[in-house]
Amino acid sequence: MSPTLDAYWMPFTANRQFKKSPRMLAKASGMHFWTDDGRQILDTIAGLWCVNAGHARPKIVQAIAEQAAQLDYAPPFQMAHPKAFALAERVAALAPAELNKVFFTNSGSESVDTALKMALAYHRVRGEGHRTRLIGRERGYHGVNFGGISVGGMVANRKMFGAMLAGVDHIRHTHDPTRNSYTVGQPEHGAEFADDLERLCALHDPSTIAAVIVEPVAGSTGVLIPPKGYLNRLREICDRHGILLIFDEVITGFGRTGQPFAAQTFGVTPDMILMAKGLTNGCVPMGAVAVRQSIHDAFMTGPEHLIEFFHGYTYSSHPLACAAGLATLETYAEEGLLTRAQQMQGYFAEALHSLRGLPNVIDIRNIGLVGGVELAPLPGEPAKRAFNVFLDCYDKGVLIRTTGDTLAFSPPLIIERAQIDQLIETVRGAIQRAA
Ligand code: PXG
Repeated sequence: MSPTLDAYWMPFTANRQFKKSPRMLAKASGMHFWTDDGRQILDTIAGLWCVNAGHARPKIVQAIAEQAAQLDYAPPFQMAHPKAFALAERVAALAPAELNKVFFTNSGSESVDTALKMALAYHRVRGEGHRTRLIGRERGYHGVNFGGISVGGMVANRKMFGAMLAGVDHIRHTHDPTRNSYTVGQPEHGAEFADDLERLCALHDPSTIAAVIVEPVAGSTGVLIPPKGYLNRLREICDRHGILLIFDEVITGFGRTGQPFAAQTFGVTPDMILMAKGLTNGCVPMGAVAVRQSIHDAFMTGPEHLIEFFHGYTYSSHPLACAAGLATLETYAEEGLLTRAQQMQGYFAEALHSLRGLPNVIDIRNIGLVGGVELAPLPGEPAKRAFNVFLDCYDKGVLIRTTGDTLAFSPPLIIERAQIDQLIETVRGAIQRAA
């Protein structure tokens, strides 16, 4: 007997609309989901930007099953299991060389809060406890915990929840449609938006600022690609003032932009990289923070029997997550998936930009295997036109994602050309029908 839909309060969902017309998934494999009534759905968003190797990969499935039978749980405080060390080593090897210490969490939101706490504590253990301010960016998304929404810049995610963390400020976002619309890859204009950080340094005095956190590519707020030179300039300003630079790579990590991390794609090394999602191919919840050795070492003082960093989760380095993570990274390596976006991005970009000129399309943005198509909102009904396109595509067997009036695509990195064609032609029809 199928359950009633009453008890489950769904996250980030229009609950009443959903329950009137549920979209129920029953199984998944490779590039596809199947609904409970047996329809095949092309997954063009890698689940939720996480299933980078495609669904139900045998090696990962087997690793999780074997791990559950062998060691289902191990306490992560004052105890450990070998796969935690193995996975940390593998993650460190993928990250920029300087970022060689890895702390495990269970989600992107937890990685964000972990990194912010690490930044504050790092300055304090070095005798710079006056650095208490955290700087985020407008239109940033850093998960839903209090630290993350404080530095985040999505108004709907913030406005209901009070004053949040004190001492947080935001630099301006980089979206500049007047100069950069329909750019293929990185926009030409806007490196100078980084100078907004200098404005905040002048306002607050840089000695009060602990860290700046940005997504190299903002995903949830509509696929905003960093202008050429922008991230380099943020790095320079942070260096000048002793401020830590944190990249939130929860979406960009694990091959989305054509390198393991966007830090490598854009050639800018932050002090910390946050990750989650693709770390375990979405199979088991897990996140991580990779940090510079110097940050880690700053904590390694005092008596050796004392805890150095008072932070961690019951499920940090969970055995199932570590097993899934190791099998995921092996799958990525065996199939060259972390750089596959380089081979596919030309075809993907051309297909995506062929939607230019359709009714109500006002911008198209892309990098690697991530793309956004922005639609003009229906008058007085923001987000509705894009949502209609989403429903139409789902009806035609293609799962896409919307944020506001932007359609977002972030397919599994195994996507083939014919599937890109299917995505684009389905979206084309839906946009025409939504006119
Ligand atoms: N940082 C970034 C950059 C993210 O994109 C998080 C942190 C939080 O991760 P967790 O694991 O706590 O959800 C995210 C999450 C969307 C969408 O469609 C994106 C996310 C979550 C939900 C929806 O844009 N990213």
